[in-house]
Amino acid sequence: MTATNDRFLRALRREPVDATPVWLMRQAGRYLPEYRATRAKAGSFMGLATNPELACEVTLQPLERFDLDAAILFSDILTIPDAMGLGLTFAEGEGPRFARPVRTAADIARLAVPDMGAELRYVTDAVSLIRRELGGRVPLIGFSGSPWTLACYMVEGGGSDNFSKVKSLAFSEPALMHQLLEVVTDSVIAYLSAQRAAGAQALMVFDTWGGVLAPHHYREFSLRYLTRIAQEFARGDGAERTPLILFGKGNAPYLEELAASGAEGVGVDWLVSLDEARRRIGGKVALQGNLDPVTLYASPDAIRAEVKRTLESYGPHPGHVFNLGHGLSPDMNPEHVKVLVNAVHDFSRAR
Ligand code: 1CP
Repeated sequence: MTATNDRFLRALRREPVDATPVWLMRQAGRYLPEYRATRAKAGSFMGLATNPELACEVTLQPLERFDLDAAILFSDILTIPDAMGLGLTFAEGEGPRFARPVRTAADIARLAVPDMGAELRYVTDAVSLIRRELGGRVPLIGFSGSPWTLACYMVEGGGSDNFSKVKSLAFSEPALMHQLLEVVTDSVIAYLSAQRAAGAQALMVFDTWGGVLAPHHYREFSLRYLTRIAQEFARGDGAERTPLILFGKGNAPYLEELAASGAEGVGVDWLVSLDEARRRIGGKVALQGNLDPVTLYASPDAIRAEVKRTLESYGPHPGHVFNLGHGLSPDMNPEHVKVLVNAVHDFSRAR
């Protein structure tokens, strides 16, 4: 049998590891020439994401280059709203766009949980195929956007600078906003469950935009639903349990609450130090993060020094999954990514 690298799953369970596991948000993407070649073959981002063979190919690409300890399904968080009928497109060089954004009570009333075996079948097919092709090399992470972050895109109709449309809906019509968040939360739970059933060995929720909310609004419109998801997956505990990681940009003020949610891991950005985060969560959950992604533009020596500092900030393992504080960018140098990944293993093994 081939040796199975389970460092990532062990770290999430806070068990001893020989070296700190590392994977990187957006590890498959435009900074890799081989990704750009496959994407050109697919014609569009959604053409790539909806083709299980091609999605599998790009998921595995970063693992061929770097000594990564986990694979993440190649897809996007916006597949759920697309399956709800909002009409997703990605214009070249621009962000995502929805043809039919959600603005009114009637728009919200029309939304239903998508059929995982129909509209989102391409996602679970990709998960099964990737698991097969991985052959146990490293664990596979499935993911979803958080209800709040998905609602941001659904109401704004795309990316946004100030989230004026979604915030004014939330603040002026909170009952309507909760109705929207409820149906999205049910969809997220069904989506993650389907990915788990298809073979995902860990699950991650990206709350990219929770940090744009004031604390009382964050608790009402984001944390409440993150907790519902974590509670759902905390049920049926035991050996079968698939670990869940809650990542959020700007989630540092809420670490204690996130650690109490029922999730195994919390992902943090670079605005909080890991030693402070570890102290505040009191060893209740694993931590994932948190190198400033912009470090990758610096020299290899500077990258190694920052990796070392991040590992020292966490302190002795277990319970740390090394990652960036947010995703890789298209103009980053793959050679620098290699320096980072090797430095994580070299420095943490020596500790
Ligand atoms: O043209 C291209 O190739 C598009 C670039 C791209 C890629 C590579 C998009 C469009 N999505 C993805 C893949 C993706 N998205 C993954 C794949 C797995 C991996 O990490 O390797 C994941 C996990 C996501 C998740 C995602 N999509 C998030 C949450 C994480 C984060 O970065 O904060 C968000 C907010 C999105 C929306 C999205 N999709 C794509 C873009 C350009 C955006 C951002 C839009 C914006 O608000 O400006």
